[in-house]
Amino acid sequence: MLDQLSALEAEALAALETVADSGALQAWHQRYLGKRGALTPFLRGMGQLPPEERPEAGQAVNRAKLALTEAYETREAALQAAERARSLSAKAVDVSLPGRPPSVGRLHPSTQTLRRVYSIFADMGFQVYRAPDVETDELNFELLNIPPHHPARDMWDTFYTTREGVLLRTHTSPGQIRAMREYCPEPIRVILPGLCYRYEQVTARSEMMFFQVEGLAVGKRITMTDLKGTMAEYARRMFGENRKMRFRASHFPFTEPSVEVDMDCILCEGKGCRVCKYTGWLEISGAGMVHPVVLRNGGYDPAVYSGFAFGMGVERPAMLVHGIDDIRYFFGNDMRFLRQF
Ligand code: FA5
Repeated sequence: MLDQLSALEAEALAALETVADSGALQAWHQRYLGKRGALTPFLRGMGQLPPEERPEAGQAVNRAKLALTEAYETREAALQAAERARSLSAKAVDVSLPGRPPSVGRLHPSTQTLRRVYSIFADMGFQVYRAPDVETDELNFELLNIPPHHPARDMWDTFYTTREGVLLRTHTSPGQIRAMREYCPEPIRVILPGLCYRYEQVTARSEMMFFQVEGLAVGKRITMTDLKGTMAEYARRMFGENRKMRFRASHFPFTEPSVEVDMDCILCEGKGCRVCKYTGWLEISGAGMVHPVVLRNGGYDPAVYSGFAFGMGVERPAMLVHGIDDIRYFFGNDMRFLRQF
């Protein structure tokens, strides 16, 4: 029996040497140390031995069991270590791969243009004043001297909400009333940037939604000269040193007198081209002296105070600066266009 036991032990240890993975290791354990394994008959057979042989045989079986268990545990630890090393090297980070560049966001071309406008007017002492996109008919039209049925309303058709008298503003001018009512009787020097909405035919030059920047200065001795100087400085900083300016008589119900501010075409230097419709001039802003009715609606006494105001687009000058030939690109959300800025 002892010979058989040591033969079994030798066989089991030899078999353990060939075990290469945890599956095979479990099979080995079942085969030799499991409940129905090869060692069990030796343990069970103890009762059949004559009593004097039992202690020696018992010790031998226990020693064999212990030896096999220890060998099993050593093998198990070795296999686990090998498997961990394998999986670590399989999942290793290959630092020689070129990295993926992070995609960097950028500012929309209208925002970039707006920021240039802010910085130019900030240097002239203008603060940014925010006014809402959703306005009342009263502020967008009536308080700006455009009563219901006034023909000027035809130029500024808009989108109406389901609430009576509430609409999307057609221009940034209603912000003039808000600023005046907030600051009166202090002097004012603000620009009012923001989106405007118009119900009109969308073309290469006209959108339904576009940015404007309004300007407003109110004080005790403000004259048309201040307006001219401010517009000339803006054009010079925005479009280049030697810009020529032209002020053409025009009409807006909220300014008197009213003008259109033109500058010489930056593309043909005033010689005449397709962009300036062969006139040599480009319109950059509507403007004028704040109408006495509007000053009064803002809380200022027109006998004491005067002011100038202007309102200009943002996308149209951006088109000139960047040579963009269709305004619809701005809000078309085409990344091929937006990535260029
Ligand atoms: C106005 O909106 C006046 N509120 C401007 C003003 C303010 C005059 C203060 C006097 C005093 P107008 O409708 O011309 O004016 O628009 C001004 C500018 O907005 C235009 O020169 C143009 O650059 C831009 N604009 C107007 N309509 C569109 C449109 N559909 N798409 C893109 N830009 C537009």
